[in-house]
Amino acid sequence: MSRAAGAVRALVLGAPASGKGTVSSRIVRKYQLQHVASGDRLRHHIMTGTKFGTQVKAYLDEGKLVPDDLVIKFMLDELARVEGSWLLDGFPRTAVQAEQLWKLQPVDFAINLNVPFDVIVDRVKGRWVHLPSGRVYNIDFNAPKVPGKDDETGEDLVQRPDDKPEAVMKRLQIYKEMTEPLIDFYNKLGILEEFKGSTTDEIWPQVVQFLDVKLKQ
Ligand code: G5P
Ligand code: MG
Repeated sequence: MSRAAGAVRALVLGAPASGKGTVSSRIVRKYQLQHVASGDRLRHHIMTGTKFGTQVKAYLDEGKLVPDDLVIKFMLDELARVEGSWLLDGFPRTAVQAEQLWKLQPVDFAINLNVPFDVIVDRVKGRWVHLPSGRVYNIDFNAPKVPGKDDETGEDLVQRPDDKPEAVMKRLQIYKEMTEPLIDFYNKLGILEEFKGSTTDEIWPQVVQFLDVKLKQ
């Protein structure tokens, strides 16, 4: 797959609810990249009842990973449709996914969000999402203007089935086993940037400082 001149390819890594979606939406707004979030795109298929959505629903509901063969093909097809610069969120999540992506669409840099686990577990309780757009809210952090309604469309917000405590614990355990090793994968490639903090507002200025230089704004 060819790359347009000057196009940037980047990805965000981090544990479940570490703020990947929140930071990504700030990045894409400020730096005009396209947000390609695997979870949002999978949930969209589930919501609209496609054949693929039916195939993957149980994995998401239970907090398990969608098998590599299914998700790799899906995400590479999604990326092939994106023109210009993009920011991946939630993909890759296993060594096999990272290797395939690196082979076919090597990224310029990987941003890792390092947020303490106890902070994360607390956050999901207050998360509400607008499924059609992937916009995410939190009653303690960025509450919607009208409770239960999306700020832009006024449509209903929902809680994710995988935000139930047992699914969250499963997701954190899978993250530790399968996804955390990717930090090392990108570190060895010399393209990892780590940002540490307990809140997105603490992490965000560090990200801006890095991207202002990296993207020469
Ligand atoms: P997802 O959708 O990729 P996760 O588990 O990786 O799901 P998640 O839960 O979407 O990640 P996030 O995007 O890292 O979390 O975090 P977020 O939504 O921005 O923030 C979490 C909450 O905290 C929000 O309510 C937000 O408002 C709030 N918040 C943010 N910052 C702060 C703060 O500073 N303070 C406070 N108080 N709150 C804050 O994947 C879902 C499933 O899809 C499948 C799997 O089944 C997966 O479990 N999947 C894949 N399967 C296989 N391979 C892949 N590559 C897959 N990708 C997805
Ligand atoms: Mg997310």
